[in-house]
Parts: sequence; structure tokens; C-alpha cells
Amino acid sequence: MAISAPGIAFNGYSEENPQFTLYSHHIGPNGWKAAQALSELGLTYRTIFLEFGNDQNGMKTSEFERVNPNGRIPALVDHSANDLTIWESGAILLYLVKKYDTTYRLWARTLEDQALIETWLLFQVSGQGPYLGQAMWFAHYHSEIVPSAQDRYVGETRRVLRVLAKQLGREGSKGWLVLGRFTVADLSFLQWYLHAYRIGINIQEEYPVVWEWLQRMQERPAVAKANVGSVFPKQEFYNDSGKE
Ligand SMILES: N[C@@H](CCC(=O)N[C@@H](CS)C(=O)NCC(=O)O)C(=O)O
Repeated sequence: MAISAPGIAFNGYSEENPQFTLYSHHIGPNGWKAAQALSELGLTYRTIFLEFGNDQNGMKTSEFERVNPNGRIPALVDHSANDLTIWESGAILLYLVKKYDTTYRLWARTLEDQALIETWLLFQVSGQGPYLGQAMWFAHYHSEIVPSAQDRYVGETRRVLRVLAKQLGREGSKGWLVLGRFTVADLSFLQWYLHAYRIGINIQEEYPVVWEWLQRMQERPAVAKANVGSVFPKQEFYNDSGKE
């Protein structure tokens, strides 16, 4: 069945012959961000799930590094644009909304409103993602326990959460980061926070305004559809051996 979002002309692509190829990982939050944006915009895609490391299906292979020289997911190939390949999740989200969100479902018409969206989107890719990613690394994957590093990154994750809680709770926000409505900036934060339990943060209890925001996003049909297949590891005892 061909998918066509409002305002997007049918372009000959279908679920069977999708317009995009997304390289992703079953757990890694950054790939799911791209899937959610594609789904919200009604764009068709197939997902190739890679593994961490340099095994046959890994991200650190010369084959995949021809797609993304940084050897990480996500990477997105647009088959309708001569297989244009974009990597870095923020660049992917911006490419999708600038080119395909012609009715401004996640994006905005004016340059000023776009700048507000970009402000929070860049805060996600430079602040929330890296801090949470490092907190996760030191909690579960690092070869030794380094409490000062764990404290630093969990502390920074909490600081970012406080900034967001204040922004979401301000008068007139309607529960969204900017423009009083859901945009791609909100969406960009969702998936990393769904993994916050893995670093010992209970968003529901500690940052309820953030929790409600996450719930509203997860309940969106396009987001729920995109997230089918995403994996959430069981809660490990935080800070035990430093390894899973
Ligand atoms: N800044 C990049 C970060 C990408 C990233 O770190 N992706 C993780 C998965 S969420 C990954 O591929 N990790 C594998 C590795 O570090 O080798 C983005 O936003 O796309």
C-alpha cells in the first residue's frame, strides 16, 4: 500500500518498494528517532539493523563505513534523491522536515519559528544524547567502575532534565518545548529518555512533567508504529560491576 502523508505528493514508493533505507540498531536510541520522524511524515522505509562492533553485521566494517564514515547508526539513504546518504541523527531529522514536511506537522513555516525548533533540537544532539550516552557507557559497558565519571554524566543528565521540566512547565507551553505544539524538537528527546531507567533515573517520579510529555509522544500512532521492534534491556543493578 502506498503511503502518502498530507501535503506529500505520491511519489511511486510503497511499503514493498520503500523510498528510504535506514541503518539502525535494536536498542540504540538515535536510530529510532529517525524511524519516528519518517513514520510521522508518512514516508516509506526499510530498516537494516546492525550490531555494535566489527563483526560481519557490525557498524565498524569497511562496508558500513562507506555509508557512514563515523561507523555509527543512524544513517539514512534517500533512494528518490540519487541515494543521497545522511548520517548524524540531527542532520537526518532536519533533512526530512525541510524537504518532506510540506504541511509543517513537525516543522514550521517561518525562519524564526524554525530557529526555535533548531535551538531545542541542537540541545538534544549536543546535550541530552551525549550525556545520557556516556552515563549509559560508564554504567554498563566500561571495563572498570569509575564513580566520578558516572556521577558526572548522570548529574548532567539530571541537569538537562531540569531544564526541560522548566521549559515544559512554563506558562503557555501547552506541554511542548516551543510554539505550543508538537515539533521535531520534542520528538528528538523521546527515545533516549525511554532508556533513563538504565542509569537509575525514574523520570515518572522525579520529573512528572517530562514523563507526561513522553507519554503523549509515545501515544502518537505514528510513533508507536515506528517503535515496533525497539528493544529495552532489562533493568540491571546500576553501578554493580560496570558491565552487563
Ligand atoms: N551524534 C550521533 C551519535 C550516533 C551514535 O552514537 N549512535 C550509537 C547508537 S545510539 C552508535 O552507533 N553507537 C555505536 C558505537 O559507538 O560504536 C547521532 O546523533 O547520530
